[in-house]
Amino acid sequence: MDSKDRELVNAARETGISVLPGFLSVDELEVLRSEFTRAYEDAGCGELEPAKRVALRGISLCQYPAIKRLFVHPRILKIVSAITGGPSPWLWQIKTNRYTPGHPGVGKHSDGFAGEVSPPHTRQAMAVFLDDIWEESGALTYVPGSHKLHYEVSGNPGYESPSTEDINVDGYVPAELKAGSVLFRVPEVWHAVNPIHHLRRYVTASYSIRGRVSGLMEQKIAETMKERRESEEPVPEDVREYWDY
Ligand SMILES: O=C(O)CCC(=O)C(=O)O
Repeated sequence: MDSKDRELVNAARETGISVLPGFLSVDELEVLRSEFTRAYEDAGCGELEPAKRVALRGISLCQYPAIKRLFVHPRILKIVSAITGGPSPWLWQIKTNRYTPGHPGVGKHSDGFAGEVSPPHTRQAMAVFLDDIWEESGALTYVPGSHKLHYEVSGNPGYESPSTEDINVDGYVPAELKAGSVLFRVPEVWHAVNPIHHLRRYVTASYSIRGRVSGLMEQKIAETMKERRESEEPVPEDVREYWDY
């Protein structure tokens, strides 16, 4: 891993967020945008109603090659593996999100499981942005280092994870980026989204390690894998090893 990617790994582990700029070329971004639009049209959500967040999820997104490639992109997987310290990430959730102008943004929260602490860095999210985000429109804001408060504390089995009130504090800082960048987010970091005045689109995946995770995550893995085994939806060959637990 080169020193730039190593810095991203260290920043994500330390602050909860890091940004890889210029991940996609101009041409790649154009192809991704056009596939993204097609995916929404195919799903019957092509129309851009103001102030709406519309997500598409699941393996059917893999029928769009430029979208699929991001979920299993070697560089992204390598960075995710290095952040989590697990060799082969499991793809838990794959999704796209599209917000239209006028959306109020997202309130302060953590994607840590309420009332539960977890071993450190068992989950990791990435989002490839199709549009710029900046403080005045759509920046993701976060409290650097807050993810660590959701982790087990050795020698303190009674340690409790932060409450909703704890998370609702000042001190959130914006992460700004240009279209074609990747944002790595430790799910537990306290985060929010500033009000949105432009089209804000991204492709995202949430990964888990295959080692020891929290009790709730263990249940989610079991439920997800049961659904996947029962599903008849095709899974592309190059996604299969990350899709199966
Ligand atoms: O849209 C985003 O950048 C993040 C949304 C969010 O906070 C979430 O889905 O948990």
